[in-house]
Amino acid sequence: MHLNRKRVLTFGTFDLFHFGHLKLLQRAAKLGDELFVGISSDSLNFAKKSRLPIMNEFERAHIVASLKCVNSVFLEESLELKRQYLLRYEADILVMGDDWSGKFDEFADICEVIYLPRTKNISTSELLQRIKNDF
Ligand code: C2G
Repeated sequence: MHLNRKRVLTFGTFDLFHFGHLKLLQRAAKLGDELFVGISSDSLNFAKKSRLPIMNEFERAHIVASLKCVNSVFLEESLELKRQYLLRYEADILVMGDDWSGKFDEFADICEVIYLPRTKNISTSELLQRIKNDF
């Protein structure tokens, strides 16, 4: 706890930032007093998916940092460092979309872990599909 302010942390790629990302961040912010967001680095994405995000980490981090509901962003360099990030940024609550349901329960010893329902019918891949269909 920081001067009685509840800090929420969440992690994500936020590539081709869209409405589903915005709703997740706004709902996460409402669960506490300040929201910190770990933006997955380009190299982490490459390691995970064998391709780079469409927008680079600098662009993705700057967009998320400029949102009214976000207090601070940092780069998530490795999935294995989650516990260190939660401790370093003194998270009271970890929030993730429910596509990650159960995956982060191991951190319940250091913070509250909450999964929020994903916004339906929108994702980065769905957006790419919409663009492909229209052009
Ligand atoms: N999200 C959502 N609704 C959507 C799409 C995404 O609520 N329609 C949420 C996801 O559940 C996630 C956040 O928005 O909590 C960011 O989504 P992604 O950029 O797809 O993040 P991801 O690649 O899952 O990165 O350490 C974990 C990773 O960094 C998570």
